Amino acid sequence: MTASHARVLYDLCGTDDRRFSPYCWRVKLALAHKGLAFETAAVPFTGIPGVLGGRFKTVPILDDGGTIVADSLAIADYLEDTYHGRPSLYGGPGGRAAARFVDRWAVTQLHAPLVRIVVRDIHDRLEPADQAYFRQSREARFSKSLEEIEDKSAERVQSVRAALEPLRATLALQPFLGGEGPLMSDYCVFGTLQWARITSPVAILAEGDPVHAWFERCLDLYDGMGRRAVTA
Ligand SMILES: N[C@@H](CCC(=O)N[C@@H](CS)C(=O)NCC(=O)O)C(=O)O
Repeated sequence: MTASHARVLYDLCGTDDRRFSPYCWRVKLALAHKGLAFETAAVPFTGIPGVLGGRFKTVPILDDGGTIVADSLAIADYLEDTYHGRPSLYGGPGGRAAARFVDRWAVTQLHAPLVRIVVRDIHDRLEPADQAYFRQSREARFSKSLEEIEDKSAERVQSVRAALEPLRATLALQPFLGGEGPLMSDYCVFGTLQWARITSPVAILAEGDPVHAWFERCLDLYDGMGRRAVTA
């Protein structure tokens, strides 16, 4: 395999070519971090069973010249181990292990309150077939209607801002979770906040918050890859 072979990332897509998956954003930044060129293949929720014979239930899925890897952290591990001569995504074994904590922190502490804010906005930015799937699957998961799940109250936004305190306190000491520069840990949290930015008009981060400044730095990475995305 060479760095110039075909490399395709299957990337979740809503209306207007909106690429909103938090996990796909992690991988897009990881690929850019490694300096690896790639194309994306847009996939709606209802298109996932048609990708590569339905081997995987979720995206991101990376096809790296015929090597297929799914799951954002598995993809990061694969990129780190395959392209070890390029900038490290982890900065060493401790960084690899720490990224696992950050992944779990983002999913358990941030996704949970955030999804209540953005769930209707996601729905409204899907094609009709995906809307039906999304409503049915999320209402089954929460045992509530989307309208009951949705909560855009100031208290809910405040609960997300409060949940970000460990990140805020860390950014008082260093510009990125990775230290002087970003690592996979940064991309894990970035993906979550980018998901909200792309799907919802609600301002999750207040200007003046060090987390807002960090997020802006992340949006600027790799020629503004994150900033260029279609947003709400
Ligand atoms: N642990 C997986 C999670 C991936 C995941 O949940 N992806 C969502 C999109 S953000 C998905 O494909 N969902 C499919 C569905 O809900 O049917 C990863 O890190 O890649």
